[in-house]
Amino acid sequence: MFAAPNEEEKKRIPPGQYLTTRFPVLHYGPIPELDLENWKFRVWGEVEKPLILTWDEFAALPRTKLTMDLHCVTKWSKLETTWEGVSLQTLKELGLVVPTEKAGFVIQHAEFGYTANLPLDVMFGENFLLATHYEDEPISLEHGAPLRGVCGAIPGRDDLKDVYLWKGAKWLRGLEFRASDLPGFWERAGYHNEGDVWLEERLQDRAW
Ligand SMILES: Nc1nc2c(c(=O)[nH]1)N[C@H]1C(S)=C(S)[C@@H](COP(=O)(O)O)O[C@H]1N2
Ligand SMILES: [Mo]
Repeated sequence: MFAAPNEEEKKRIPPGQYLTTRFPVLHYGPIPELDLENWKFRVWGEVEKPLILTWDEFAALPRTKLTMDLHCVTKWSKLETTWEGVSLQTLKELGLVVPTEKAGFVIQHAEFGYTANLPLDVMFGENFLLATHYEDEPISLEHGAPLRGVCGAIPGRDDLKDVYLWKGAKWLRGLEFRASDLPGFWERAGYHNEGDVWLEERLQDRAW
């Protein structure tokens, strides 16, 4: 459903986007089954030590709550969405995920081989969460349960990098820390590597 933005909202809508009040479901391929018994979250690569957590262990981590505007490259924007989850900063402070000096990029790995790549500093920004909850409820299966990466825009925080929503992997199962970049699923399919919503970085900027 289209919605007409008011003056305040207009400033929060990047060029070429329109406002929706729905929450569209968008992904390539099937929706996985929820199997929390066998679910594991893995972190590997350029980190001080690799990490494997069960669902119970992940669910016991301290969570951050955050309200963000979401911008999908297919041009819908949804304002004021509230997420709760674990930030990379929290994982670092707990000593669970400590990047090495060489680490410059993080690849999110999801079910069925979906990946999304972001620079380390974007992943550590306050507008990126390993999210378990949406609007105070566990995330629904179609939106990525039990865990998804989510990146949005926090109004007024011009210091943060705002990227399109494809840069957050639903059904997230692991993070690979790397010295060099590696294009993700949509990046290889022709989408822009950086995906800045304010610069309208929608389509490919380079050949891989
Ligand atoms: N695992 C997985 N995550 C994914 C995708 C996908 O195809 N597979 N699509 C991305 C895209 S293009 C968008 S716009 C958002 C949509 O999230 P939503 O379905 O919760 O709106 O998920 C992103 N994360
Ligand atoms: Mo998207």
